Amino acid sequence: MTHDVAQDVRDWVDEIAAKTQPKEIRYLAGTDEEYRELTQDLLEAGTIVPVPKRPGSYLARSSRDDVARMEDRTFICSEHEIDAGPTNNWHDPTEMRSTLDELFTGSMRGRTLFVVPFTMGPLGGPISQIGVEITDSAYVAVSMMLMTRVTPEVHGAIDEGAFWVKALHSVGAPLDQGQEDIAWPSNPTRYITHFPETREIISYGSAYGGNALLAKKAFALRIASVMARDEGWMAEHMLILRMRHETGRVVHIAGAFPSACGKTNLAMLQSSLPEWQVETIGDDIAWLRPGSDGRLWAINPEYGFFGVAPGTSEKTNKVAMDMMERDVMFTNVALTDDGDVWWEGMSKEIPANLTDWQGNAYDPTGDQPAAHPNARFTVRASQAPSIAPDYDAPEGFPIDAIIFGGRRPSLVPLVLQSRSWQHGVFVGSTISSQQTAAAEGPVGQIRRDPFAMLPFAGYNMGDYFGHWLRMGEQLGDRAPKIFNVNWFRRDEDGGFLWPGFSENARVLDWIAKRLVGEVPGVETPVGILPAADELNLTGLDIDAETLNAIITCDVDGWQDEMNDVGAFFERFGHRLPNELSRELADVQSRLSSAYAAS
Ligand code: GTP
Ligand code: SPV
Ligand code: MN
Repeated sequence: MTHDVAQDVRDWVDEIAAKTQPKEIRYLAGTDEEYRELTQDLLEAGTIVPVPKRPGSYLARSSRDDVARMEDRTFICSEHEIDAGPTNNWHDPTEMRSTLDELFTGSMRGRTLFVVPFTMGPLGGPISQIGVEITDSAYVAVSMMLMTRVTPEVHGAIDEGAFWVKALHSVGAPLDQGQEDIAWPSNPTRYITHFPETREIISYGSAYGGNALLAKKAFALRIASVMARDEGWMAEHMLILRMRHETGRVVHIAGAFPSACGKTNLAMLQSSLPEWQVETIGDDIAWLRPGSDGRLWAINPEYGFFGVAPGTSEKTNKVAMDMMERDVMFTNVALTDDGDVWWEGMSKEIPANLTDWQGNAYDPTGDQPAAHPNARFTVRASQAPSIAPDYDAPEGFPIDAIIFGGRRPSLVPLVLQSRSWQHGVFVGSTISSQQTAAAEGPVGQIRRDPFAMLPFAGYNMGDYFGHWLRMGEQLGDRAPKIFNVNWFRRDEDGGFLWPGFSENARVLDWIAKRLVGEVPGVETPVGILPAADELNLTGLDIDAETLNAIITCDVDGWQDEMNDVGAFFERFGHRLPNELSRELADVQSRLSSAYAAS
């Protein structure tokens, strides 16, 4: 098999193997047979257990301390600290390399070193990229097979001189001779490191999600955002969907919401408005490039979904439930006594005799959830019943609208349209959201998460804002229109004011109408809001007062918000583009006029 390995890959693998000392090296080709073999190994190791109710499906249980992305262990090791910027953890690259060298010495002893060649987007596509991940985790290898296109053709492309990204991963748990393995090997010492200038990724200690599946956040966002800045494209934390109207009209939308804030759900929307149908193109990452027609074209570089399980049900996301009937790798969900999975929100009633995500008998009277709040499902994108038939078209799709959003229990309206691209960049740069269980940290606390890229921009966020502005200048009047949404407004009792999920189709419908000027909207200091009668509310039970609360501009509240934005912007010093300071001043002056008039 090794005969078609690219020479450059073999050289790199040999170098890493000499350092990490694995018991064997295995070059993967991404075949179904390999997938079966590796899952068999994982079953024997106890890393996964079968889920008999769902053919071809397994449940992996991680260790208690390895359940989410670790932002404070994630590093951007650019040559100059200023290039990582105020929102990233920077570390000197030379020092980091020597720390990692020590950690990786002998780190794969007793384990198999897997070589995973993958392509992000179809091989050879105009927006696609390739990479190779080395990992000593079979769980990571099989997850990569679901999440990316793993193919030995990548070696051929590398031999022909194609650019590729090196991603090195070790769980940091070498096995001594005769030492028995544990179900979820990992190391409490953790580093998720990125070297933007050389486009390299090195991750140590964790086997979970974005920490370890390095094609995803590490490559497709952090390293790709740097490549995109240098090459004139964009790498974004965005879903992509297509809306199809019964008249034949088609609208493509890309949407950036922070982690666990609704991208997967919106991408799989089951429209409550019969005239619209939604097709899924991507649920987490978009790579966007100006096309020869001057429009912005986007692909989903991934091949699968790594979706949040809790909250997913027949009611909230039937598409996802149907998608999960077979061939799913679940992580950290609960098991029922009849061999099915379960998580909070899947059903109102908690099944009796659950096994919790740790593998223990679940105590429903306790205060712990049965599934971990960041429990996930990993599944091929092609399994989604809503997948667009052409979702992996190499040239991608021309984006008509970009939506930003976040979890804001108050103030931020259901939907608003920005006044211009530049104002839209301002809106994106000021996204804030309650933190979720997707990353280690305080759940519920509101923080600024510009463009939903706070943990994912591989360079100075101020420069990243500037890149967005430059892209807008290039796209001119062909640029997508920019909107902001918020499904998460709450009443005094903590209930949601907006029903969300399928009903979000009503918001997309307003956006589609705005794109062709079918409705005028209402100018406010913070953007264009819908008039109540512009929203199609047919069949929806919402009272006028509630609706009014979520589609009006609270001038007082926005004045405070803008003061907070001012303080946030100060962090970027002279790397903050002047255009954004001007947008802030403009919003503030519009708010002052509105205040004086009221
Ligand atoms: P990452 O994969 O972490 O980047 O997250 P994501 O943005 O894809 O989040 P996802 O769609 O998986 O949603 C996370 C949680 O938000 C789930 O528990 C959903 O049930 C919930 N959610 C999604 N859409 C809505 C909505 O419209 N209203 C409400 N109330 N909750 C929602
Ligand atoms: C996110 O946290 O935004 C995710 C999950 O999509 S992970 O791949 O773990 O980063
Ligand atoms: Mn994400």
